[in-house]
Amino acid sequence: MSAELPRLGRDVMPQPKAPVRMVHLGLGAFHRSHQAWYTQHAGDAGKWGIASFTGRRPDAAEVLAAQDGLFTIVERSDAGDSFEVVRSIVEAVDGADVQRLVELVAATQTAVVTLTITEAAYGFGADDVTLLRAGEKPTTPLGRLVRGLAARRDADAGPLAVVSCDNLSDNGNVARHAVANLAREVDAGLADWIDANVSFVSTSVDRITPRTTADDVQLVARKCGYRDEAPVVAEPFRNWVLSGDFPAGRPRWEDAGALFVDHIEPYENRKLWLLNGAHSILAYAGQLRGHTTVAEALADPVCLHAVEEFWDEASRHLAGDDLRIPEYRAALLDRFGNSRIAHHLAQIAMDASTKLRMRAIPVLRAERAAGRSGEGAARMIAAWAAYVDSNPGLQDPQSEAVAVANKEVGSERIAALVALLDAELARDSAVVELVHKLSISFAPEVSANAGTAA
Ligand code: CS2
Repeated sequence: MSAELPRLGRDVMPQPKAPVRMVHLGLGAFHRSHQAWYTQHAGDAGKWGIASFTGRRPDAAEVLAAQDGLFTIVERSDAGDSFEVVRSIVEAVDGADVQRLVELVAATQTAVVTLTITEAAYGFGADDVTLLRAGEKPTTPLGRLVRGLAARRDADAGPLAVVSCDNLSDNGNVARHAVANLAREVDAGLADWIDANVSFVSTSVDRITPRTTADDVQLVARKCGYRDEAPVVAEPFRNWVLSGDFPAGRPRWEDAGALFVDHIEPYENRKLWLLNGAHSILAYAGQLRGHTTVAEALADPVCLHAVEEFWDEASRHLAGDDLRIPEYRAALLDRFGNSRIAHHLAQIAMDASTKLRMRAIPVLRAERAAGRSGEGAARMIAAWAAYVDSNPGLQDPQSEAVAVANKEVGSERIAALVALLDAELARDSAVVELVHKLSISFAPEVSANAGTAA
């Protein structure tokens, strides 16, 4: 049926395009449900078009380009779905088209570069340095960004802001160091120019965005009467906290509810520990206990208890009345319990060694420093340790090191895994023993019994 329908963008709603003033690296579902949504809802949206470049999935650009950048957001709540066409992405480009990226980053009217390149992409390798030195096309997002910034300096196009939208603490500074260090390896003058002209903005981003399914594509065709091959499903909730300067201007995202603050750390920690930390517990413990989605895992009292225990622990290290921790926790339970959002645990489980470093380690360190065991955070690590034992192929930026650690047995295996997250904690024998003991409780047969008891 849907093949006969008009195609969004090509046949339906052709639109005057906003000029490109933002460049994005990492065109994926989350970018579209978050930064693209906020930009569409900024009071001055007509002035701000986004040119968005793919990262891991070049085909995402092709599908979207065929729709003139337009796509539908399906906002999915317990009460039902609502549909909205988003127009803020005016150019969808394959990330391998470095020439177009360089052209746009070097254009005077470009004021903001946003990033969703994943937590694991904030490092650089020898390849980036070699390719940049040789004047060849870099293959990583940071390599490509540095090439673009070099062109901006050469064009004397003025300052701009780089805005990290990945789930990392202090993501602006992490981006600053990664970009500056890479630039310095290639051209010290460029590193100095970046230091003087590029502002790195830290942000805390939030909107649960599961993968789009074929059913979602069919639903949009049925309800909207057009064919959209790239809709995005998202929860109604969204949040964006930003801290930093925009020397060449920015969209009025505050009109869409974004919050600009001087000190972002408490907001980042609240989001990374409470939301993302709980996600990681559910991802490993939940799958080990036979669940597939966040909502299913949360309905399991054993998983819920692990989450609540970690939240109690983490909350001791979250200060400030305006954080409204009890309300935030209650809202998270509602959001996670939205059973119409099929948020797959397997999607969250990936890249554990980077994610747990942000989600479990700070809480565990703080608990140890306070003289406590940190059992809630230790349980998150234990669930991962048990999970990688039975799923050794799990995608991870340190997959080789995980495989080496996995060859050890007993508490030595645990110490080797913890060492991938934090060297000092791996030397704390109380932590290693605790994680070891807890990981045994996740062994399939023990876990199944716990389920019956609950
Ligand atoms: C999740 C996040 O996949 C994951 O690691 O914890 O993508 C999470 O859904 C978002 O940060 C929600 O804003």
